[in-house]
Amino acid sequence: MKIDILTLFPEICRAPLSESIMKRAQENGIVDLRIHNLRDWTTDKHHVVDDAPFGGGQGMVMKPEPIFAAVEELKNRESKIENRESKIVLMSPAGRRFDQELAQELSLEPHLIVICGHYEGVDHRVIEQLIELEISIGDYVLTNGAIAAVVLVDAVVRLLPGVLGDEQSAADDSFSSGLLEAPQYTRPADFRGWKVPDVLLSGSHAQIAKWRREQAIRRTRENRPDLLQ
Ligand code: JF5
Repeated sequence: MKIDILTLFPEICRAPLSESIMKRAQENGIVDLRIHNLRDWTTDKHHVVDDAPFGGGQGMVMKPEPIFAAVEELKNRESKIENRESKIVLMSPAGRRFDQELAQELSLEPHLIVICGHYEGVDHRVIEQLIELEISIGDYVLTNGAIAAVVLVDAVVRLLPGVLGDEQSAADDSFSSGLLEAPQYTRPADFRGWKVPDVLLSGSHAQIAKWRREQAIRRTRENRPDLLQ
């Protein structure tokens, strides 16, 4: 899979996507991730990327020209060289809510172009003419869509075949089961007098499975009743 991120703050994305599992996924050639500065596609002397909103109002709006130029170049590269379709998404609090199901869908795409909104937003002609999908990572406003893009890319890339070991990939099935994970413990069995539940030391796989299911339901009811409907 190829992913291009377009942002005015490439450094926000760079470090978090260069560590650990994301780093290995890139080294193994499972994902070709490129982080670009939108300012590189400005053509004026002062590299202007934003301007005041028509009709008045607070803040600045991202100009359409550099976004169109960048997307057209990246799309062209992909269709000519790799013959791949590009999916163009915008990170925005006004978008469709991102969840595990949308992460699965996006993980099937050969090429993602992720545009990061900033300020008061982007010129609406970008959304109408260029963007296929606006995506929100949750009901809160960030200063910067690059932070949201990091969340999206991490959630998508970890689903690509070969990124996680067998052990870990089995584990995320339990999220798709619709329940939260049961509590986990490790050594020591007694920490400051707080003991690990006996059942987990019992060696009975059937009893452990039953306990975990009960705990998962209890935790889901307490923390996320919406998941139980
Ligand atoms: C942004 C206008 C983009 O705040 C976000 C965001 C929250 N969930 N998903 C994305 O992105 C930054 C702010 C204002 C456009």
